[in-house]
Amino acid sequence: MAKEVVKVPDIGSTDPVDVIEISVARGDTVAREDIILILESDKATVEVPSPLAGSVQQLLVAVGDRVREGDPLLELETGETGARKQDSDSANIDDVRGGDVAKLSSEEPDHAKTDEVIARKTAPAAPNNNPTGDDPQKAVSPAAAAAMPDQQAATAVYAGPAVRKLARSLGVDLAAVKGTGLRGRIQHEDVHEWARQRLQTAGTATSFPAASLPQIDFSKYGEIESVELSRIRKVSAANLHRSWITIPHVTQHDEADITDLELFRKAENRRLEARDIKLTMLAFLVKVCAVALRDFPDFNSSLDVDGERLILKKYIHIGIAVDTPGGLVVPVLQNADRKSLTEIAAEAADLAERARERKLKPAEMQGGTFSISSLGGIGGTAFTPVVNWPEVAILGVSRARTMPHWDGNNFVPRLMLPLSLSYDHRVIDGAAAARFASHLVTLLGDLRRVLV
Ligand code: CAO
Repeated sequence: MAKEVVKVPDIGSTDPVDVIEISVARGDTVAREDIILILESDKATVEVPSPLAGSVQQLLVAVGDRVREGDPLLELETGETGARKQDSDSANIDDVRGGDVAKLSSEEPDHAKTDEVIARKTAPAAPNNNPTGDDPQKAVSPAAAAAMPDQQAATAVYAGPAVRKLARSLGVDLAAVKGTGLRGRIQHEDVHEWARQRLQTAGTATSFPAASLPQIDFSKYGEIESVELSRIRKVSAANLHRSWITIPHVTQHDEADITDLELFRKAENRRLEARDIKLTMLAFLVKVCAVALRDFPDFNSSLDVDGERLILKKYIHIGIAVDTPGGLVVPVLQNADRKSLTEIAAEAADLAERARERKLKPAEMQGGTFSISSLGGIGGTAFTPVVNWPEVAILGVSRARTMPHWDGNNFVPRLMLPLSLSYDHRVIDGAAAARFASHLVTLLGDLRRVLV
């Protein structure tokens, strides 16, 4: 019997890394290469295997500690006389590296020993202030898990570090997820599927459970006709539903005084008539939105699916909701910030026309960074547009009306345009949305500001 201190092996960097999981507890017996804990840096997650077989005498770190290469992790009593002795500089490098630093990849390691070793109880790392006591994140082998009492085995978790990281970022308790991989190993898709199902049934946790939808025989109440939904309507229904259930929506309403803009638009249209160009209200909206998106980059972003990063786009591609006989279609006007008003007007008219004729190419409906839904030609005073995921905001526009405006001395008639800005509240704060909407109001109220 000998006592050995297991240290942090070469992890390919001298920077400190976090201990995010401890897979063993005092008294546990570990085989050589059993994973004993998981470290995480800004860039990667790495499983540290035991260099020796033995029994854990003492844990020398706790979850949340920061460690570097060579720091002691735990004390092992080994039965292996003459067992491969750990050297603080080089011991177990091969175990961790597998010949290179591939295991440091944040991708799921394709490594047989990981498959064989891991079956853990609880999933997300929890602070442990008692490193030498029983650790709730105790490791068990798959065989041991099978031998456990049902309740305990039911909580065993068999997943790699990348999947664990994904689960932490989504707030998913891996103990509740059923793995579909080899020997029940939890895959990325299992975590996503679990999260998706939870979102769908989120209402059931409240005192008013979401009812499942029963089939209703409407013909019992009168004559009916069953019409197959168009392909466009089925696709947009699925997209709208996904956005509605996954994005916390808030809509900010505002009004822009477009009296001067409308005078300018009409005058310009008279001038452009000979060239067969019509400046629509939509063209002005695209233009001012492009300027506002440049000034407020968060509105021109997407939230990474892990929920850990915001992807800011350096291009401004604006989707235009078009009402077609087949249903809603959203062609994308690319690089709107680099185009003149007349170019935008001509392109928007062409996209809308081809959308109605079902002549758009798939690429013309992709890559949008922000959308505009204008119902101004139809009517209404305000509405709640649904954010067009993966975008984070959409501008709804209703019908402009002449309204009495108090100028300090008198009521004067002004043409007011209602704006409804829906946004993803995970990315955009209410104050930022109010500023963005107010910026649009300023730009529409005085087009000279577009030049600034
Ligand atoms: N206030 C008052 N009048 C308006 C207006 C507004 N906000 N917007 C447009 N109009 C007027 C136009 O000036 C035009 O009148 P004139 O012919 O006299 O100039 C008339 O209404 C028709 O405009 P339009 O709506 O057809 O044209 P547009 O360029 O303004 O919009 C498009 C084009 C593609 C946005 C529009 O045709 C469309 O399809 N809108 C529906 C979008 C939709 O379905 N949204 C819901 C999606 S779910 O969130």
